[in-house]
Amino acid sequence: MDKGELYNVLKDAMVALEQDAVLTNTQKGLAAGIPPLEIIENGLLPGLNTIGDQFEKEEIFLPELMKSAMIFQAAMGLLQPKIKEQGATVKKKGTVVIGTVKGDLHYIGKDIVKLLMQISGFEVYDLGVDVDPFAFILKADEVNADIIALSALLTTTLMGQKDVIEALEGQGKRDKYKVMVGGGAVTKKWADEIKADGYTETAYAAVVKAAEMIS
Ligand code: B12
Repeated sequence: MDKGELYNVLKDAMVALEQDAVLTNTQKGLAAGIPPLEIIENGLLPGLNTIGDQFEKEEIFLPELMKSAMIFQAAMGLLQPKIKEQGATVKKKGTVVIGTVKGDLHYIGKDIVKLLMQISGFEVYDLGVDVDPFAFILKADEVNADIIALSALLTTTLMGQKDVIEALEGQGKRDKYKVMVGGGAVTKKWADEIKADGYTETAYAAVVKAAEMIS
């Protein structure tokens, strides 16, 4: 099976919610020497996006959505150690506090941003999901962070990003930290509107932007 075929098989297995097939083919890809990030980008994420579309059209429902996330995480369990191995010897670039904003439980994208930042040399403190605006600031103060990175996947939770920026302003700390925003619901327009320092659409670009912002 060539790369393209493997990606299609992986995508189809994700969409069909067949965990065994997803894990077997993820293993096959790794054994064939395909870089783990390519397996994620070209196989698993396209599958997850299709699931999201099906959910939106009400072709599938919450249990299936939850199952897709569990399968994705299981595959990440195989891929993550390989990704970390490859980035083991990088020089420290800066410190990032990351989390998904208040009211939002999505963490797959945030975890990818975290992982890529870690392997490219950032020290990352992950506050998890449903994070209170003040918790971001407390942690950033505690670890003397350079960047606060905020993920939001729901249009209803976008406001949580603005809340952090306003809380920083309220405490007279807006210039102390660079604030990056991202996640499925975020647009460049929104990022500009709330005066975030950085926005990128993908996790790869987030790492480049983070390095740029503090250089
Ligand atoms: C999996 C999933 C879930 C899982 C999440 C499990 C988990 N562990 O994260 C569960 C089942 C819990 C879930 C629940 C819900 N979900 Co949901 N979910 C999804 C789904 C299918 C995939 C999300 C995902 O992980 N995508 C893959 C990652 C890699 O993408 P990403 O997060 O956007 O991240 C990338 C970039 O945005 C960027 N990035 C991410 N974070 C950051 C941060 C920074 C700083 C930067 C720079 C970049 C960056 O890097 C990543 C990689 O490139 C999406 C559909 C979709 N296509 O996205 C719906 C989706 C997000 N969910 C949706 C909805 C409606 C819900 C629910 C409200 C459903 C319900 N009725 O209960 C609940 C809300 C729960 C809550 N309070 O949060 C809608 C949101 C619509 C909207 N715009 O508001 C979507 C879009 C589905 C749809 N099309 O309708 N969901």
